[in-house]
Amino acid sequence: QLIKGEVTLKNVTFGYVPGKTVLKNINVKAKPGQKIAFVGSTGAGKTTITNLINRFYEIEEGEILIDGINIKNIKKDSLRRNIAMVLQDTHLFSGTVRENIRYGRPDATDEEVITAAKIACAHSFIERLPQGYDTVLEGDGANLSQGERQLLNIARAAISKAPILILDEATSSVDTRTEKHIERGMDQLMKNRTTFVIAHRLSTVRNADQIIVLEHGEIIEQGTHDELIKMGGRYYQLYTG
Ligand code: DUT
Ligand code: MG
Repeated sequence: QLIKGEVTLKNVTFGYVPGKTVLKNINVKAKPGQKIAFVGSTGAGKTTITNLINRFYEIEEGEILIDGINIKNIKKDSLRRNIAMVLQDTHLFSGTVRENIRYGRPDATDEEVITAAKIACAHSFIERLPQGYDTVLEGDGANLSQGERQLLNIARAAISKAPILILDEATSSVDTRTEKHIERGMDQLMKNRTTFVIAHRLSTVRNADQIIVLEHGEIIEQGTHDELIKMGGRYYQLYTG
């Protein structure tokens, strides 16, 4: 079992197909509990980095370490248990709302399920469903809105004890009011977890311990919000629009 959640990327270079490099020489060191934000234009490689941390793809050059262990030497089911993620396209299965939330934590009590749903601002809409937490979701949550599906994925991350969290446009389908409402829950979710966050709205990444600016697969700037603003480079441009 991994417990600290230190994540290191060392000289990572990657392409999905031979001859087309998508990430070039990426170096990142996330200390346990830190919040790391990736920003940059569409196609810059943000999601690709998280795909590699998840080991959805194998890297050929460089290495990724979790608590000092090369992820190639970590069993996939152990990785799955230790990395929680909320992505833009949601993953739900046909089963009840309750089963979907406690996926990965089958031991979770009903109370824990409700607490997680409250953190995710999902409790009130779940209660309005015909059978509440026992409502059966059709394939991939077809009877829910896209935003509601994201809230269930957030609840699932909240109930998980994974020390590493990946948020890739985690609230992109949620309306502005709910997004405002869920901010406290997201802070609670990230607390004590090493978090990699990708968000188009830069206000949500402002308080990150490190902001990493990617362009065409390369890190062009790296620092805190204040440092990057002072630098007056690409982040400053993105931030001031
Ligand atoms: N790419 C592929 N195959 C894939 C996924 C992506 O070739 O399965 C390419 C497309 C793009 C580059 O990799 O040129 C980086 O894509 P990524 O999804 O990492 O970009 P992003 O920074 O996450 O962009 P967005 O803000 O649009 O999500
Ligand atoms: Mg992406």
